[in-house]
Order: sequence, then C-alpha cells, then structure tokens
Amino acid sequence: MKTDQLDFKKLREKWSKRWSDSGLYMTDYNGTGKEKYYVLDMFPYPSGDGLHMGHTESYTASDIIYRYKRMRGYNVLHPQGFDAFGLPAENYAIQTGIHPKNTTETNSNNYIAQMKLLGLGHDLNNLIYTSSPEYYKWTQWLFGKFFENGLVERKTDMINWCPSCNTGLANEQVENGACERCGTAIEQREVRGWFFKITDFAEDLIEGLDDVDWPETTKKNQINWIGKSKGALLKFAICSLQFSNNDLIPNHKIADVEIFTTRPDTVFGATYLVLSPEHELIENLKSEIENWDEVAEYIEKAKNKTEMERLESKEKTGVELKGIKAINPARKKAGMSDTEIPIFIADYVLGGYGTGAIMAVPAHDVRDFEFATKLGLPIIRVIECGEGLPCTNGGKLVNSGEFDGMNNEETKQAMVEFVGGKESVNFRLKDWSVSRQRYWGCPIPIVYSPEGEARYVGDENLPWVLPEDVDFIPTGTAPLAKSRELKERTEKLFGEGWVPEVDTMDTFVDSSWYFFRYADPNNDNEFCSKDMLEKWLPVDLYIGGAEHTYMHLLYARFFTHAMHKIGLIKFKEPFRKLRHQGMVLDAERKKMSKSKGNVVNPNDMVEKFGADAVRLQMMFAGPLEDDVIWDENGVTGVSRFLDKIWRAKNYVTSKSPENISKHLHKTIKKVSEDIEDLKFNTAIAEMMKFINVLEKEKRISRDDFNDFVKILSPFAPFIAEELYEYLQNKGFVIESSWPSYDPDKIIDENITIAVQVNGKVRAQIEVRADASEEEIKSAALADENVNKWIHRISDGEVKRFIYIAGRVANIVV
Ligand code: ANZ
Repeated sequence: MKTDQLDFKKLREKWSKRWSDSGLYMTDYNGTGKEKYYVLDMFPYPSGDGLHMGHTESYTASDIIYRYKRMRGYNVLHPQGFDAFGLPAENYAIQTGIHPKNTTETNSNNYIAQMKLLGLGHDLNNLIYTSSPEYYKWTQWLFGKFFENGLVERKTDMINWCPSCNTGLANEQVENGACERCGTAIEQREVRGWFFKITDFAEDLIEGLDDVDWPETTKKNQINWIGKSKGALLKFAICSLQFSNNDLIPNHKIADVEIFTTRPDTVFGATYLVLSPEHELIENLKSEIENWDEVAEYIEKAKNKTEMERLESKEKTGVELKGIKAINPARKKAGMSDTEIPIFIADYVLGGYGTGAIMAVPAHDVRDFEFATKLGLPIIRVIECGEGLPCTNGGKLVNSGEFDGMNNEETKQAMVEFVGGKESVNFRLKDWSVSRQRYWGCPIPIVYSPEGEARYVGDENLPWVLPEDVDFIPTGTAPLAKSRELKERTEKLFGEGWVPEVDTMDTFVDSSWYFFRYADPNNDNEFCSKDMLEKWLPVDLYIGGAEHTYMHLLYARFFTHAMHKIGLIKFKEPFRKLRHQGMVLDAERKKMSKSKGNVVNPNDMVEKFGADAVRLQMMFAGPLEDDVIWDENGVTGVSRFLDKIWRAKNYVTSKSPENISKHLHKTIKKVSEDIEDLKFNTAIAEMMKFINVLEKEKRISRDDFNDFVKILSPFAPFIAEELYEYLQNKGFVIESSWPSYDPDKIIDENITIAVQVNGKVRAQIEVRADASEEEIKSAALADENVNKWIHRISDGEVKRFIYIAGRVANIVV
C-alpha cells in the first residue's frame, strides 16, 4: 500500500521551483482594469545572521494579505528589497577586509533563499538594493532637490557623537543616552554637517496623523516626540554691576536675554534666570563676569554630560554669573521690590531647547525649586494652588500686582502683553542631522568651491559614486577624505581647488523613500514616473515593528511631506494603514538575543516542521500585535491540523452533507472578515473547527473542498497548491478567485428566545440564530399565547419592544 504522508520537503521543492519559474509573483506594473493594492514590508538590513523570527512573523502577515487581495481581484504590489548600506557591513569589513559590497551580496542572497523557503510571494524579480548606484542615484537626486529648495542645510550644531562608532548620530538614534547600535554612552560634539529641516514640518507631521489609520499609541508617541509646547518668549534685560560697587544701576543695560516659558502667568514669581552652559551670550558677557574662571570650568564639565544625565540629575548644579543681574520685567513694571534677580548657568537647562534660557520660578516648577532650595535663593509664591511648594497646579494669582485674584490660565495672554513678550510655539523635535563620518553609505552629492561654498554636483553627474579606493578604518574623519579618485573627479569636473564633501548620509535617508522606488524600480530617468506614482501610491498597508516609531516612520513621513511641498508628489502621508507585529519571545517568554543564546533560526524551524506549519503557528499564536511565544511544542498542533487536511482529500465525494456545506460557508465568511481585520489567529481557529467537523463526517464535495483549499492558501501556500493541483484545477491557486459564501446557508441552528409581556414570560419561540430584531418582533407577536396576553392587558397596542440579543424579548403594552 502506498503511504500517504504529507511530505513537506517534497512540496517545497516542487512548488518553490514552479512558482519562481512561472514568474507567478511578478508585479503587473502596467496592469489596467483592476484596483491596486500596495502592501509593504519593512525591508531587511542584509546582516550575516539572516532573517530572524520577527521577520518571519511580519512577512507572513503581509504575505497573507497579498495572496488574499490578489484572489479578491486586486492588482497587488508586494515588493521586497534590502536596506543595504550601514554600519554593520562596514564594521565587518574592518574586521575581515572583505568589501561591504561583497558581504551585502552574499547576505542578501541568503535572505532571498530564506524568503523562498518560507513561501513568501514577494516580487523577487524587481528587488531593490539601497547601496546600488541605480538606487542611490535617486537618493542623491532627492538630496539635490531638497538642497535647491532649502530643505537641507549645512550648519554647525551640537550633535550626538558615538565615540565607538566614530560618527555623529541623530537624536532618534540615541537610546537613554547611548548609541542605539553599540550601546556606548554618547557625547555632545559641535560638528559642521548637513541637516534636513524636519522642524519646518513639525506642525504638519502632527496634523497628518489625523488622516491615517495607525495604532493610536504610535501616533501618540510620534506626537510626543515632536513635542509641541505652546508658550511665550519673554525678554529680560541684563544689567552690569561693574561700575556701581555692587549697587545696581538699573538703567545700565548691557543685553537682553530671551527666555521660553509655557507659564508666562508665573512671571511675577521669577526669582532668577538660568542660561544653559552653551548659551552664546555667556561668551559675549565675558568682560562683565567677575568669576569667569569658575564659569569656564563649569561649562567645560557640562560638555561631558549626556542630555539624559543633565535632565534627570536630582543634584542640580550651577554657577552664578557674578557682576551682572537681570531685571524681572513684570515686577519692574508694577513698581515692586525684588526686581533685580541673579543669573546662573546650570546644566539642567539645555542649549538646544527653546532659547536655551529660562526664567526660574521655584515656587511652581520642580526643577527650579530643587535648585533654589539647594542654593538658598528666594522663592515667591504667585499662585494659590495648595499648601506646599513647589506647586504646579493652577489657581488664583497672588503677589502679581493688578493680576491678583485672577485665574492663572486666563492671565497667560495678558501677562505676555504686560511684559511686552510674544506668544510662541516650541517643538522638541530637532533638525535631522544626516552627515556620517563613515564609508558604507550614500555619498552626499555636494562639492565645495575654493571659497568654501557648497554646490550640488548636478543631476548630470549622478550617480555620484562611492569611491572604492579607500580604507574603511574609521578614525573620526571620514574615510572618503582619503580617496584620491574622489578628489580628482571633483577637480576634473569643477576645477582646481574644488573639494568634495566626504561625509556619507545616514542610512535612514535611504529608507525614507524606498517605497516610492518600488513602484518603478528600474526607471533610469526618474525616481518614479508620474504614472506609476499615480497608480501605486500611497502605500495601503504597512506592516513592521513598533521600534521604528521615532526614526524610520517619522523620517519617511517627513520625506513624503517635503516631496509634496516641492511638488514631486500629490499626497503628504505615505502609509494609509500601519500595523505592528508583536515581538517573538522564546518558550520562557524571554526576548531572543544572541548573547542569551536563545535565538531561533527560521531555517531550522522550516527544516523541522515545514514552512506551512511555521507560518500557521506564527499566526495562530495570538493577535498580530501581541508578542508571540515561540514554543516548538505548539507547532505539533498546527502540524496535526495540516495532516488532517492532507487526509481530508480522501473524503472528496460527489456531494457534501448539509452541515458540511453550511459550516464551510460560515468558515469562508469568518476567514474573509478576519483577514480584512488582520485577525489571523481567529481565522485559523475557524478553519481548524471546520476540519474537525469534516473529520467526523468524512464526506465533502469536490467544489466545497476546493473552496476550503482556497481560503487556506494564504496561510499555508504549499499544501494548498498541492491540493489545488490534486483537485485538477488549472493554474495556481493564487490565480483563482476567492470563494464567496451564501448568506442563506450560514444560518446556525435555531435558538430559543423567551418572550415576556410586561415582564412575565408568556412563550418560548424558536428563531434563527442570526434573525434580526424586526424578525424576532414579528415572530413574538405571532405567537398565540403572547397575542392573548397582549389583548388581555390592553387593546393590542404595543408600546415598546425590548430585545436582549439571543435571550429575552420583552413586550411592553
Ligand atoms: C517658567 C516656568 C514656570 C516653567 C513654571 C514651567 C513651570 P515643555 O513643556 O517641555 O515645553 N524650559 C524652557 N526651555 C528650557 C531648556 N532649554 N531647558 C530646560 N528647561 C527649559 O517645558 C517648557 C518649560 O520648561 C518652560 O516653562 C521652562 O520653564 C522650561 F511654573 O518657564 B517654564
């Protein structure tokens, strides 16, 4: 007897080859007549470790959507590519001497093989690699457009510096004061480099979130990151004491300092000013400051602290700027005492936020209170907001002259006018610093004239290729500075004395626009043609990890807004719908990590259980957004389910028994709805229920089984394809259409409802489980006993009908 065991290895070999050979997953770029659907994965960085279980999870989810939508009749774009520039390849090159180009190629090929193993239906014929000149030519072109439109600029600014990676980092790339790549504590360095003006879009980037279907927490986190604060800019005059023997001459004003505050209502309580150690005014006031040595020493010390250390330190430190004082403008105007207030520098005030200077109101601000108590500075309460201090609540104003007795919120605007300030909105977001002093990245397409003026190399010189004649060893200066070829190229094209920019771009620039390129990946003349933009974008569904909330997802949105602003595209938001997958944890619920040695390799799992089982288990383990506990014992459950399906082909006969066909229609309905909602776990549970019923009945018609195979196919494409062939269909299952269900057939068994008349049960009626309230009402009224009681109590008039779904109907007469 022939053994009929499900041999997943055989199926894999057979179908992987046939799918690739037939070009089944190639995008129909020009296809007309069908509605488009664009489902996007976050493309992987081609590391030596290969795909991990997290990829397996999110890529399976998007693959299910892809297959489902195609069967639903959509023209679907389901692309893939590689985020191929980046530090790890370069670090690897430093260790081994192998050029990053080669490691990228080997690693990507490994990824492609893994994607095939998992049966993922990406279009592998149109892959993109961000490190290829064909791609980065357009990254540079976009940089050029941004440059011409003033959206990228060169400036000197304090940036985060990773001393281990020897490169600058954007704020988003710093986690708790450490480099997000290597964990080394970051330093602040003043660097001249290129910055994208993301802050120009701060408001738009908040507003745009109203138009997209994204997880609420992700929206909230982006909004918090952008950090909009409404407040005011108030000017405080600075006076010198030098000529008066410490007797202030109030009119001897030497400067103004502007502060940003969200609490102008508290200005009468400002008892001192604080400048951040970086504040530019300090240097200008040098000749007036009596304790300059002490001040200079403090400034030096502050440089070595991370922003986090400065913000969170409980022990506030600072130094008074002796010899100068500030004037509290409100107290002066009201003719009050304590007009002159001391000025400090303290590192709890940051240079890069607001104006880098604050008015300190110790009675109502926690940090100011800590500082003031430590240094014994005066504290003046200006709001009645409870007993203790500091008190940050609202309340009635006191010690505030003509404002006394008024509610603090209501005085904010008037107070700004009173002291001649202006309202102002401040954002926490900073411009995106993109210059990296590393090799393996997209060259910045800029050259400098002998006078030092920056110029875009011009569209005609793109791609501005990454030179190959350099050493990778990072020294803190950019490796490209050592390239003779780049230097010569620049002089040849632009003239003697011209020099090239030698920094490369942050790799997040590459991934900020890749989803545009997917729509037209081989276009040599445009980053993406108008037709293809029109046809495919924006992205309908994007699936990827929530860890990208602050970097990639924000940068990609900024790029899209900026491209819209300069007229390259017609929309502002790139991703209509976004969903995150949860993390994959090991059986002990621990995060998988190399150091813990608990990383599960998808290849091993596919080898052991087959791709269908791995895909099913990933999706069955829980809702997509929840963490997945990867437990091999769990996989046996789905393997058994697959075995049952395999056996079920032997039950095919001429006609299905009624309960099988009813159950099938219910299953089709549920699976369709669940896929639309990305509830893959419950869709699988429904199919399992169906198979269990079929195991008992052991009879199903060919057409019914064929429909089951179709709805299974997005989840378990290998077995589904084999069964589709077994059922003598032509072509591939993904080319067939998604089965519809007959609503009349879905009716479950009847249910019994108690019918009350004025609260007393008078009948039990049988109705279909899905009967509407109207239907139940007429069935209840048609009941003889109910009718009798209605007429006994009243003349038959029904005042109200109350239906508690599935249980009780109450008729009030
Ligand atoms: C006076 C005041 C009184 C303040 C009060 C608060 C409470 P957000 O909401 O984060 O925007 N601030 C301004 N610039 C700063 C800087 N560069 N470094 C550190 N702190 C800074 O916070 C705005 C408030 O943070 C501002 O309002 C200022 O303190 C402080 F009862 O001004 B406030």
